[in-house]
Amino acid sequence: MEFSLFEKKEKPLIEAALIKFLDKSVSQEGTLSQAMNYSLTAGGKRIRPLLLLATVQSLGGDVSKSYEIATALEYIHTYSLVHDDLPAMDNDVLRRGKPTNHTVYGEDIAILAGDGLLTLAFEIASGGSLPAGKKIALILALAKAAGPKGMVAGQTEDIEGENQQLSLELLKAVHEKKTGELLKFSVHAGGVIADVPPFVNTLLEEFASHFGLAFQILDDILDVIGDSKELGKKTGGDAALNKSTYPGLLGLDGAKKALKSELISGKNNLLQIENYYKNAGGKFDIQLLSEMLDLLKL
Ligand code: GRG
Repeated sequence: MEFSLFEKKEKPLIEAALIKFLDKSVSQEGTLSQAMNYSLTAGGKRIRPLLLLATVQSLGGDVSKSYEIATALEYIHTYSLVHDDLPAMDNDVLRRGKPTNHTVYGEDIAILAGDGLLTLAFEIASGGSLPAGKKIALILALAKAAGPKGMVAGQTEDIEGENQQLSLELLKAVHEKKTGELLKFSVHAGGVIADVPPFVNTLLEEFASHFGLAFQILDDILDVIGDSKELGKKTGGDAALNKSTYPGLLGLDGAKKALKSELISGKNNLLQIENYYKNAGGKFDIQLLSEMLDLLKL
């Protein structure tokens, strides 16, 4: 299936699920729900839920049972952006082309909106019609990916790395946690829902790892050469905060090469999965995930 068709069908369903769970769970009149709603509906690309659903679909799993976990994932991603933009962190005024949450609602409410999104995510993930064992496994994996050994650790290391020249190895390790863990979870969850065998699970993990690094390298490159209007956020922020980045460490051309190499490795993993199912007699629609990788081409 073409990714563009898949996105056309699935994105509205993701948007509807994001709002449905907020309406169900938060008192509608208050500032808190407005602040949560503001960032949830500020126009994110929904890469993580789309990657999760695309993984399920490409492996022949049941997409209709995947919305709770896909929604929970986007809630956690949204919380991370709200908190990342706070004055104590990146101190950003623009996100997704709109004023950041704290700029509109104040720092106190923005912190609480982030807290609300994070905790509500787990309430949402516990619902739905997946078997209980799968739900528990997914909730555990999501908590680990987002938590103090995952994204929160990555964010901490990122802050502590400001004003320091990190080695390429260290930079990779920071990004694998800060951005990579949630992207890896997207693919992992898809594999769990679609009941993949361990061999495919390992290949999916490798694919997700390359996807995550490519995503971050592209973000770093666009921070240097991108157009802030197109991106909906200010550019040059990494340099302003004296952060180590791929273009900073490898030069712009080196970073572009590194991006290409991650994309090729990710594609190879998909070909290996396709080959596995050819021999094992199952089905794998390589096109969807392959075209999602292509989104990360410059
Ligand atoms: C505050 C605990 C805590 C963590 C924040 C992910 C993160 C950790 C901060 C974001 C910093 C950042 C801009 C990283 C670059 C890659 C990235 C995550 C970009 C934003 O994700 P997109 O492009 O955003 O999927 P949209 O707006 O489309 O959802």
